[in-house]
Amino acid sequence: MFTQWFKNRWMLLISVLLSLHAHAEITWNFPTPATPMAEDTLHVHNKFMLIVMVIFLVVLGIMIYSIYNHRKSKGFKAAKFDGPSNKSQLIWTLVPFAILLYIDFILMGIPAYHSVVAMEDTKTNADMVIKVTGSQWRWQYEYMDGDAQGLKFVSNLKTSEDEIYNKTDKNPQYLLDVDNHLVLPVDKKVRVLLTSTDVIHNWWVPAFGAARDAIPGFLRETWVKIDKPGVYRGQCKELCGKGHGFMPVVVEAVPEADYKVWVEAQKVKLAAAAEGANKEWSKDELVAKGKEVYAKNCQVCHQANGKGLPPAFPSLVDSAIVKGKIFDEQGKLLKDSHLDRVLNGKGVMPAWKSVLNDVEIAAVVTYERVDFGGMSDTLQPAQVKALR
Ligand code: HEC
Ligand SMILES: [Cu+2]
Repeated sequence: MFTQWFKNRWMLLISVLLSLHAHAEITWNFPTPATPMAEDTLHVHNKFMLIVMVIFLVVLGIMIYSIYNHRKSKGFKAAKFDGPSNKSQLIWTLVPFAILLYIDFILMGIPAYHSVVAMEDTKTNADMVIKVTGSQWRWQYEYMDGDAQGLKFVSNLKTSEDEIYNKTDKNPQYLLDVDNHLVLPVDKKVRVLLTSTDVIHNWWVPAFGAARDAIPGFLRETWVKIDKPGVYRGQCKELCGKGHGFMPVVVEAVPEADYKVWVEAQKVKLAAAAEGANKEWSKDELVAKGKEVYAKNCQVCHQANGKGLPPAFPSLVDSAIVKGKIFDEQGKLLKDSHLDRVLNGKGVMPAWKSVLNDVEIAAVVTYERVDFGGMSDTLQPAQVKALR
């Protein structure tokens, strides 16, 4: 029995070690720091590790020396202590106390304090401000000032269902890839405001050294100043429900000139989307577009086939709301209609009003009505726009 147990443990240990070897990207140190804050925390960590190591070796050394040199086989006689107070007791209490006080408050306290103050200082010399909003299960980014002011987009997981369910090979950025990267200029201090629309999330990029909870109803902040162009990846670091592992963070740091070009291109794209809301769309165009929007935004809860995961996420296939009337005779939006639910949400169902544009909302509603509800009418982007 026991030997079997022991053998199993060894097998387990060996297989764990082998699998570590298979994940060649696993390293034993922090990721290469990409911001001053990450640099600073890495230095603090290394310094602390050194101090801890020295204390460990000194204490262990004294212990080994004492045990070995005062062993019974050598005929060592234990000393006799009597009386509660004597001078040596006082000394061997106070001296270590003083040493630890010095180490904790001076050697460790000062660099740690410096680091924490630097982390909290989001405002001094900040070049730009962005707002990051966590939602189940995606990030939204909004540029708050400068040329990019008003730019706003959603960043969704790009990994395909087939990869997740082992139907195809997993690519190297498995679960770490999104459709829209957050693009930031290098060498600029970016103040990052964080909030959430539902539960607590955490916007975490290990190479930035900063991680801060995004809490609904609060605006919290951190900052980054990325020193090298590149793509930096991270994940939500606060357990936020079913899709917690499916909301990665991807930041693309580019030289300032490239950033400006990107901002202009985004503006053109936004203008084109706004333009799209004015034209009349065919049913096929709406369904095709809606299918895309659905896959990115709705599928996590309502599933690819629309059948949902009742009772948590209702099926859209035999839903009265999906097929029901959207406007009343006067052309007013009906409460609890399909469009009302998508625009304004209810309970766990997010409000999509400020996340999706008019075309996307009209398309996804049309898609659901046609593919899940068996209807054949369309909802036009202009009808959504008129409600804004
Ligand atoms: C986080 C999970 C989640 C996501 C993502 C989500 N939904 Fe929902 N949805 C829900 C839940 C939960 C309900 C039930 C709300 C209620 O009635 O309390 C719901 C209800 C609905 C309904 C009404 C169905 C009925 O019969 O009650 C529609 C229509 C709908 N969602 C469409 C969408 C669309 C379109 C998207 C994507 C743009 C979407 N949902 C994304 C969770 C989600
Ligand atoms: Cu999250």
